[in-house]
Amino acid sequence: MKLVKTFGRSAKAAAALIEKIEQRGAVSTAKVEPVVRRILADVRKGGDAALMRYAAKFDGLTKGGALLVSREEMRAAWEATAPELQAAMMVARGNILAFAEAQLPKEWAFEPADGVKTGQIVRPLGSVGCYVPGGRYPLPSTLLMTVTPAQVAGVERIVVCSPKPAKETMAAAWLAGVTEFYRVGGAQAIAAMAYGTETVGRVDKIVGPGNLFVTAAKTIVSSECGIDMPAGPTEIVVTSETGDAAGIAADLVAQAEHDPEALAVLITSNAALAEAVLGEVKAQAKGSAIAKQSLAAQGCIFVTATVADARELTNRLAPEHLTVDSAADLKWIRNAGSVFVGAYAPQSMGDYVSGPNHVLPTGRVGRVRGGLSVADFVKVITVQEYTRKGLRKMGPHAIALAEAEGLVGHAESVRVRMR
Ligand code: HSO
Ligand code: ZN
Repeated sequence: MKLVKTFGRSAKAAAALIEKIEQRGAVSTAKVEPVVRRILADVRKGGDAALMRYAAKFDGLTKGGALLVSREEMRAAWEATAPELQAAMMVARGNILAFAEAQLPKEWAFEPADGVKTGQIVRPLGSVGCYVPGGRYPLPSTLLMTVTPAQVAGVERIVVCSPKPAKETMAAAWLAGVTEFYRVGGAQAIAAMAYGTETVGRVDKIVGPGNLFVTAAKTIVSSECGIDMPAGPTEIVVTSETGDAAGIAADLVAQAEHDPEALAVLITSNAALAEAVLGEVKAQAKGSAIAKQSLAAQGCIFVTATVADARELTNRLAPEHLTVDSAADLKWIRNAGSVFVGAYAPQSMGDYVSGPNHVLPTGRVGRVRGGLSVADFVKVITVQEYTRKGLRKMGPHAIALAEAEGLVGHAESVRVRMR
């Protein structure tokens, strides 16, 4: 982990490093794009045959093995799960469910003028595909985080794709009541869900995190299939002046252990805290080869001249996860996927049990959206209704605008009803 001052003699080096961090999302997906395009085209053209070929090559699907994970397998996995883990999954599921219910967009209507009624109705998407990564670690938590809000939204068909699904992931699928689960991953899974094959019917939208291949594939298919967001390698920023070094370091190491490409950053104007965290990270990362690797490659501590500079840099990075000292910090936060407040809110609580979603925007997409939510699984459809009286009142204004635009047909469609 490097320690860099953003002012004085190292200001230039810091600026270069910040720019590199800003560009990392785009740079890395570009590298895999040619391969991903080939896989997408192959599956689109070859359907099941191509999908099975890739699944055998990359996802460990055995010859004659079934693509579909049966309900029986899910149940057996659940029954083989230790009671503590079953209980943990049930608590997590309950909190995710309650949070998603609170997030559900509301239907409403109001009358901007007499005889004019406008409003919105909310309808679920017809079908969604939930991608659950499986490469490095089994991620039953991600299955719950993607499937649960889709269910709360009322999505009728929910597909799960995960490569080499672990029994924990299948157990979570049983708990969530998943009926369509395919053991396939990578760009081939995204292709199957976006374009459809004989076995895997295509879906309206694909959600969920993934590695570079999955993220690149989602971006490419997004011209014809909805996607949630690029949710690539994990990012954590801790912006602290008064935090506890051991706790901060533990959070940095925790997210760094996800991926050698993970990004862990501390931003502070408190040089003593920076030094203390640096020492703690060194000590705490010892147990994880991946954390050590990602911290060495991307980890950094920015020491700023002022608290205001620390805040500005934080918003500029728009981190996936952001930890701050206290609730008073919320007022300066403009860009982040999910915020963790105070010394007793480890980011891992959000990864597993708090209820807010852990599928979050990476690569500075936190500038334009927050995490996955129930709103990703519904459409807000607007409605307008006029009485004769309402049209008489508002119609002339529409006619004036239509004539200004030279769209005489538009004007006439109003006029004809006002006679
Ligand atoms: N931190 C990850 C989510 C996760 N953590 C799953 C543990 N399991 C996403 O940002
Ligand atoms: Zn995590």
